[in-house]
Amino acid sequence: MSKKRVAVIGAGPSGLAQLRAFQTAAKNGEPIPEVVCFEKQSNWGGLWNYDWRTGVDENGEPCHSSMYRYLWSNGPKEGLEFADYSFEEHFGKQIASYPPRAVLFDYIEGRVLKADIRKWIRFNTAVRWVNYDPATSLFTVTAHDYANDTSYSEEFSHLVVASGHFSTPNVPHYEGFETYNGRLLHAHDFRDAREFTDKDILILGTSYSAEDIGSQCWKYGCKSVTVAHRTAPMGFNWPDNWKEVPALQRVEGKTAHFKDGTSKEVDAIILCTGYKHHFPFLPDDLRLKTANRLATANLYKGVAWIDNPKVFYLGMQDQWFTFNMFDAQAWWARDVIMDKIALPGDKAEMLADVEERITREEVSADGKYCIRYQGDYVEELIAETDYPSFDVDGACEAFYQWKKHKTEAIMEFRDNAYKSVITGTMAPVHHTPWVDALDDSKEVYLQN
Ligand code: FAD
Ligand code: NA7
Repeated sequence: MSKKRVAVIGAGPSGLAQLRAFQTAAKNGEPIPEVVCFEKQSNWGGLWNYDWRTGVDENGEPCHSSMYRYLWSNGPKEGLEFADYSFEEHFGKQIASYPPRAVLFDYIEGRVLKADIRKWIRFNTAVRWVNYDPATSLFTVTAHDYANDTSYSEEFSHLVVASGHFSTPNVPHYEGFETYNGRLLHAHDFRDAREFTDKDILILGTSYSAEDIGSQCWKYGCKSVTVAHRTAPMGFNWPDNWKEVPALQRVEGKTAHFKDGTSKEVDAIILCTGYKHHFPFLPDDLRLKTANRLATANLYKGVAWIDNPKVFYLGMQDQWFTFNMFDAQAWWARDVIMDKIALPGDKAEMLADVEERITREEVSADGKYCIRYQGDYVEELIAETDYPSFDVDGACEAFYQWKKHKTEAIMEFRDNAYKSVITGTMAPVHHTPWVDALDDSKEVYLQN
């Protein structure tokens, strides 16, 4: 193959960032490689592309979406704003700080519609397998095109894995689950909080899904929320009908028994127990194996696969920063592919980079430290490319404020507003407090 060909797996925010990075270079008059993006869903947006289905999708593929109705951004939009496409540019005005899913989907879509890159994406096309041949230095990507019900293989010089890591659920087993007489589901299959109105629910886990799914169910009128923690409680100032208890021990009938000897009869158990990095289309020597953390194993600069640095992974870290971090990674990967950034000559140097990141992450688990850590990472990548630099300190500050607002009032933090680090304008306070805003449609959210 004389010309470079780049395969991008996934058209969620990370994959779209990669396409946008190449399109920007082309717009600046630079010759770019051919880019082919494989997307198994019928539309782009990744997790932000809402799917009412659970289990398998219309093609029989594992349903990708883990998002649900009434989901509002769990962090301030000022922390994720694209540096090359502001909220004001998209909506024609500044909008409130915690947009619902449909509003963020619209924003994500706006940038790529304008960039005219839909033509690079093969929708309804699932990547089944990737093979690397050291003799030719080429990747063979085998995909299934559901529109035509055909499988085919094509060769590429580079591979970008942007298939996400919050889709394959981590589902633990507890004694008595087999015979539990209520509804038992993982957060991945949670779609509509109204299903739990007037119900007593038990949540396992203490991270974002636990906090937000519990809050959704509370907002839409569940009778009570009980959250069992394996390690430590979330410790927010919860409403009266919300209780944090020690770890679940076993279930008998509809009764959940906890480690401290207490018990509670519950109508539903929602496992907010996280997700697995899962790449069933990759062979052992290309497959990332990592925990959900800030410094991923085996990725130089958090992006390039050390054992074969023609493979790039986007968005595989645990995330404080999201869209703008994916952009920073995508611009950096683009510049390596286009020979504008040189990788270290030897593997030891790349491994040292990973080790340094891991050691630095492990200095502290404090939220503020972790936000700054990831902010520094975004800044580091941006400094090496022409991605528009932005006020990363300001974005960190929005995250610090967000954490403070959550501690002050967990059911009210979304009623706060922050300053854009791209345009410098202050967001308006939303017209309706989050607890009273039951309609999460774009039209209602965007009303002045
Ligand atoms: P994804 O969005 O997961 O996209 C991956 C894409 O790859 C999908 O379109 C999928 O169909 C495709 N794909 C996968 N496998 C294949 C295959 N074999 N072949 C072809 N295509 C494939 N972030 C925020 O900033 N704010 C929030 O409020 C927020 N809320 C969240 C709530 C939930 C419930 C979850 C699960 C995540 C949330 N996130 C949030 C984080 C989220 O991870 C990112 O916002 C973002 O969606 C990650 O983008 P991605 O492109 O890396 O992955
Ligand atoms: P996370 O952030 O990975 O958190 C997983 C949670 O699940 C965490 O609190 C774990 O507790 C808990 N966990 C994991 N295994 C178990 C078992 N076996 N029993 C009890 N509890 C368990 O996942 P989330 O879904 O919350 O968030 C992922 C993304 O979705 C995030 O980026 C958000 O934006 C939305 P631990 O502390 O390890 O004891």
